[in-house]
Amino acid sequence: MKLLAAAPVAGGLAAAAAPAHATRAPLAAGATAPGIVKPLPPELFTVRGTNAESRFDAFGDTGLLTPADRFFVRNHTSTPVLDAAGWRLTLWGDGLHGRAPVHLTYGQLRDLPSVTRTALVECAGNGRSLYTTQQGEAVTGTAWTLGAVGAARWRGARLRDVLRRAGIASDAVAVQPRGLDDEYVTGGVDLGRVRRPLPVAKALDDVIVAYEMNGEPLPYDHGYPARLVVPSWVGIASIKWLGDIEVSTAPLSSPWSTDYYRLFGAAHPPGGSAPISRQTLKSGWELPFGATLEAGRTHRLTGRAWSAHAPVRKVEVSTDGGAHWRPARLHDAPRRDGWVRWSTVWRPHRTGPATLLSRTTDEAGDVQPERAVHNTQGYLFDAVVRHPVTVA
Ligand SMILES: Nc1nc2c(c(=O)[nH]1)N[C@H]1C(S)=C(S)[C@@H](COP(=O)(O)O)O[C@H]1N2
Ligand SMILES: [Mo]
Repeated sequence: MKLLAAAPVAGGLAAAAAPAHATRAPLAAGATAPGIVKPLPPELFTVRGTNAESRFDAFGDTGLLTPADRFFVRNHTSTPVLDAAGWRLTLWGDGLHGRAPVHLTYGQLRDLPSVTRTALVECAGNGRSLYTTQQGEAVTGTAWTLGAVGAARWRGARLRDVLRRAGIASDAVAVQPRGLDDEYVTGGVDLGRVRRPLPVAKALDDVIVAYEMNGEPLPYDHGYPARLVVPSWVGIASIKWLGDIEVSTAPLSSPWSTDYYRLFGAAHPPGGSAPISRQTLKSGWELPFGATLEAGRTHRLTGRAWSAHAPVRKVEVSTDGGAHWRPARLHDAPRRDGWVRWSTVWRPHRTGPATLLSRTTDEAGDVQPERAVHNTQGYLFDAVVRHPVTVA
């Protein structure tokens, strides 16, 4: 405990947590998204406002892990370029025994026992644009196709160990991690820095305070020097550029648990659903939408399938718009919190437009439906994607 001795900082918490050493991300040559540090070549990314979507079709030549230079970026504002030497993680709140803030340096974080695990990070809104293009429904938010997801090997300390070292009390019920990026201002309202409550049960389970991604220090855009990785939950839970964590004996909330990341709309309760937590299941073909395939030739087509509920049990594919289905070949052992690569062969004869479909079934019996249940912010799209191609 000595390393983490409580040391309240003059100026209070706001000052303690302020990113005093942050500089704004410079616009790299060729960068096309404001505030993203890494290059975003158009063959790998589609820029959407302050965000960059990975091209799902370009995953075809990657393995189970998504290289950091191809990983999607979801930024509410812009990437802060932080310095690990000046960084502190502050834990505070009435859910700590000492009730005084506890600070942890980067070195102290790295001195805690480390764990390494592979997990997907997937935006709650991944697939959102399909509500509109496929179901004709209006939604708000970034118009992702299927590329707001990636898999990485994360290394870091268990959040559980960080919380225990800081003295989490047995009656704590919620923690709220917060990022060091700029305050998020939307519609003229300053919502403060990105933060979202996490129930203690999940925080003490499998959450990692990660400092490495695929064996390298986290890239700036993905949370350097430290971020949360909350396996199987919607991406917003995995707070980047972690600056402080409130630990509370009462439930916590933020705009990211009240206004955003709930399901609103005709199929949901009037005040919206409970805050969403677990991701859903999906699959997709590693081909551009509208790809042209040569008639009379045998094509080996590939894709990926994943579920946040249970390992993938099977993937079925259709090359005739859903009239006939057959099993795809799976190339990876099904695992939790990961995806499996699949393939199929197709020898199209008739020229003209065709629709490819794929459908995941997981070990819990979840199956991708034909239609996703609409919600106004377009979260948790889970339906079978109708993938248009042309045979020529
Ligand atoms: N501090 C902070 N953390 C954040 C965000 C953010 O804008 N600021 N975006 C969240 C969202 S909505 C997602 S989907 C994931 C994306 O992680 P990535 O950019 O590393 O892919 O980060 C989450 N963590
Ligand atoms: Mo997200």
